[in-house]
Amino acid sequence: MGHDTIRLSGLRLSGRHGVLDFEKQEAQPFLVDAELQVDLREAGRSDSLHDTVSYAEAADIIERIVTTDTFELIEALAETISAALLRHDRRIRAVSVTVHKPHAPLTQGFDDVAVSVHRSRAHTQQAPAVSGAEDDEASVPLRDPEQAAAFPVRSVLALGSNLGDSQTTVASAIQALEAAEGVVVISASPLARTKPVGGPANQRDYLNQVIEIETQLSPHQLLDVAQRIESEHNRAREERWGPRTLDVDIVTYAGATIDSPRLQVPHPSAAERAFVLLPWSWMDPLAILNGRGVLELAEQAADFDEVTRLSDAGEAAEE
Ligand code: A4P
Ligand code: MG
Repeated sequence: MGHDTIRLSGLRLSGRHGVLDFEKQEAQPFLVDAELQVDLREAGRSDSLHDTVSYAEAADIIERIVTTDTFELIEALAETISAALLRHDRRIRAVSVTVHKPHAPLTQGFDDVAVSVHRSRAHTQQAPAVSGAEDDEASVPLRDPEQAAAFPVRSVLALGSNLGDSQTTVASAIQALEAAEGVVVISASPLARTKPVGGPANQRDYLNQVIEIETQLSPHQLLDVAQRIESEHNRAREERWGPRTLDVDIVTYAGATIDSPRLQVPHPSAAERAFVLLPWSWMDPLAILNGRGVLELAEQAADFDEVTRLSDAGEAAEE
């Protein structure tokens, strides 16, 4: 019996991996092949990226690990890449990863040296659920969302403000996120001016913006950072849906689904709010939420006509 695969081969990257000192200082070429076992029948029928695993995202994950981490052994590099790919998307049932090191420091002439690892989700799930250092490898692909990530994952955040100098507040919140340990801001949407949804009458319009970050924080650590930044911007929590100087919501965290008393991810109302969905679609037209395109979701949201794109910061300042 066969299985469907997505195969990426000969991904050329440079990295600092090796036992010798100079290998940790000077980059050398590494080639990575990755084969992802994914059921492709639905994508074959629908012709939609939603129904498959993007090989571009897989390539980004591999690139990030090869170029930013440093390992003594290509075994460890291959293991880390495998775990990251399994963690990236539940639909990846198994992975095979080969890391080639064609410039390995050998005195003989040679063509290539490579290691290959094969890891499957089913296999890792049978591992005993014991916590402890020796269990780390097995537990990574289980994608316990409460565990701080060993490597960065992507998260989408939504910012909103309708009290005080909203434009300055939102910009300063993004700076504060960028400054937070374990957070890198990858992209930011254009600003949107939006009519208030819910809450008391006669509120001012909001400024909303969506950003994508890469983070090594766990979801609850990220929530702590978001709430710290809210309170640093003098947010008074008075009225639900009332005016606020700053609101920072976690819209998505990797592909995780979280339902804890303090935190629900994906954010429960994001899928119905054009003030989140539209700026998000401007930033990332291919973004998906709950299996649907964010632009498509935005078009169905009640507040779709109440979101205005501010092409640059200057426009927001006019008011
Ligand atoms: N919480 C749970 N899940 C999350 C999450 N994914 N991200 C908890 C952030 N927080 C999350 O939030 C209440 C609690 O939600 C937090 O303690 C956290 O543990 P809050 O920010 O203190 O209260 P809130 O924002 O007043 O209430 P709520 O229900 O979160 O409101 P929303 O959904 O944030 O909506 N209209 C426009 N045009 N633009 C806006 O930005 N924002 C809101 C607020 C309403 N209308 C708006 C806008
Ligand atoms: Mg909120």
